[in-house]
Amino acid sequence: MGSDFFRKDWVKIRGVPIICACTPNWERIDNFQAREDDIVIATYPKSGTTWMSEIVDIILNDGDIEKSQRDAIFNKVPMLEFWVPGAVPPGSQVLDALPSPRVIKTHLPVSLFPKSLWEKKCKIIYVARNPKDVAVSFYHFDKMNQLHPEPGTWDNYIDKFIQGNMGFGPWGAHVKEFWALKQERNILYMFYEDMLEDPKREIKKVMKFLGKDFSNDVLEKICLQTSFKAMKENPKTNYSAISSSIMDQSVSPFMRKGICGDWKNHFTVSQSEKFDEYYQKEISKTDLSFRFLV
Ligand code: PPS
Repeated sequence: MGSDFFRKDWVKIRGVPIICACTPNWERIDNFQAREDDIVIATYPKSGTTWMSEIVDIILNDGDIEKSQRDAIFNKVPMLEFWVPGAVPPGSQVLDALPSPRVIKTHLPVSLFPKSLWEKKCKIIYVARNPKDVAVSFYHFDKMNQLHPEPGTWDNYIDKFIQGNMGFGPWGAHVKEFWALKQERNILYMFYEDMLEDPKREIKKVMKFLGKDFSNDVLEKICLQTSFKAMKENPKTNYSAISSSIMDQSVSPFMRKGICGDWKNHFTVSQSEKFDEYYQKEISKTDLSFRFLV
């Protein structure tokens, strides 16, 4: 039963900490068969995956909101590696049964990406978010999600984040490895903060990447339907269909705040300084940069 996996520690797959329930029979991930028209939404957790998933699904339905509301987001865009033996079927199996074009959600880092996704040159949309807001969002998610280990105190959590002892491994490696591959692979690299700043501009980039072009009216409809307020109220996107025994939204809602800069309400000055040092070490040798306020 699913509850056998409640509050279990991460289990390492080739050195990467993964949700315990998802780790049996890992060959199913290594052997996953991609299709050429698969669209992958790849992210470090809590970086805007659900938001991008809803945008992509509506775009693929040519802006038809009614069609796009056919099912909950986690059924329309299954998470490849997700599995709760005895309770939820493996994402890889669910995907095998979906018609093309499939939209696949994954938090897997480059090192665990199934080879077939590269070989088939699938379109990949990567969404990255500044690590302070990711840490805050992940902390609240770990508190409400029984399939994750208890997060402990916020102060210790910051240390765990800096050490990379987090679900799906270190944030820095995740964002940098996809960034480094974006020229040679079919990757559209997006930032959560840019999406907040100008959703229309950013949705246009996604449309172009997917070979679509809509009128301004359709574009505005997509913006409205995927606004934080609309997605928070929408039972198809707010995860309210998931049992509260797994995700206890009274502890923290899945659609929590949806802003940039909530970290300011959580980090003390010294925690922030320690984190800045970590960020500089991770990012300074790259041409990547993140915005901590929009
Ligand atoms: S998960 O569980 O890793 O798939 O979570 P993910 O969807 O990547 O990230 C959840 C955070 O994204 C926020 N969110 C949004 N922000 C702005 N606009 C829209 N439409 C939107 N939808 C989801 C969500 O609130 C989580 O961030 P926090 O900071 O916790 O509010």
